[in-house]
Amino acid sequence: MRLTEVELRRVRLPLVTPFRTSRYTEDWKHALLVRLRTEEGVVGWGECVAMEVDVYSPETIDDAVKMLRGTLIPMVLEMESVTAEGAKEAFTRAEGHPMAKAALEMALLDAQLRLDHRSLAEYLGAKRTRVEAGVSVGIMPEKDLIDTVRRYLVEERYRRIKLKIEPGWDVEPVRLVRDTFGSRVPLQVDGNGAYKLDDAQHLAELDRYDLLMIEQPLAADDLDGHAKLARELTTPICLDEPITCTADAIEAIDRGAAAIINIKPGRVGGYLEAREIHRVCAERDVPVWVGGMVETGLGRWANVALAALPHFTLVGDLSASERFFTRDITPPVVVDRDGYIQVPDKPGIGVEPDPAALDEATEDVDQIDVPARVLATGHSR
Ligand code: SMG
Ligand code: MG
Repeated sequence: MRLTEVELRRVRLPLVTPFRTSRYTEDWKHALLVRLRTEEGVVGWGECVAMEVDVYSPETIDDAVKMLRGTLIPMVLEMESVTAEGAKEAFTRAEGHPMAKAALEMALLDAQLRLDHRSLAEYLGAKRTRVEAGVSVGIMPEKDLIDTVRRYLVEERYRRIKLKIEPGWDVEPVRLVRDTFGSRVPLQVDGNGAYKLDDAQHLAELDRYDLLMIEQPLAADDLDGHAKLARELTTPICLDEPITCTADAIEAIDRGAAAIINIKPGRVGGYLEAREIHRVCAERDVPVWVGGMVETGLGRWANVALAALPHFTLVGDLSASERFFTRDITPPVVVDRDGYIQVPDKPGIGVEPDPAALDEATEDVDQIDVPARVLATGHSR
């Protein structure tokens, strides 16, 4: 594959309701999209999960733009023949920036699989044709919690609920949800690093509610703390933020800091690395699930494809487009009456942005110059 066009596009979509975590309240989804075209005229799309601000990860959208423009895009433009696998290998020469790398790799994968007439799900090794839908519930006034969870569980048929927690909003919302909806509802919580090891006794009060896991209670870099906390809780600990590659996942498991891993393709450098983490976790019998970064339909549909791999035994943060957006930029992700999402089976990620919706969401388009000599060699082949 040779590239003839690369474009970086900033989009923003209003959220249907603010999404509050222990770190930040999001009112708008800001995303950076990568669009590329090959000499055959095939277009591929990628989505970067970096946020505007560095509250979840140090990597922001501005950082990703700089990295893509300055380093990663020039690397792939220079390649005689570029593939997603080859780009991933080349990207190891640049330190860090997994979210920027993941976005470009996703666009390359999309284009290459379209050329090969293969779906992302099939390419990654998916075994399922539908996946269970799970929803992440932000921190909210107590009076709104039960109605919100009821809507997700009863009307929209989500098969798993994740509550965002922080000190002062943890045991009580869990108790309320358990008391109202019973012990059979698959329920988990996510602290986004808001707790200290000193909170262990308090967090142990969650043990009686039979949660699937507590996600990222302590600071991202505190593997020792998570390992110690794991010895004081019966609720399994899942790590999210600190896992940026396969080696991180193995280290967290080996050090007893994670019994479960949240795999976000955008956070770990792409779908290929996500598949590798899935593989090493399967080997070690460590359950995994696909995390979410409030992606637009582009990233979300691709995540659904990943979640169809056999060892994704826990329900992911895979919710419908309407959970966050009134108008997604792709055909919407929908949850069926049984609480499942169909795995896309068309070539590549299987969807494209709707031009009008994309236009409405677009803030800025940055067309990258493809050096004339690259285009010239491309045409002479
Ligand atoms: O995409 O459904 C979603 C949101 C899932 O809670 C979610 N993600 O820490 O796991 C997490 C958060 C990170 C995103 S907050 C912007
Ligand atoms: Mg999380």
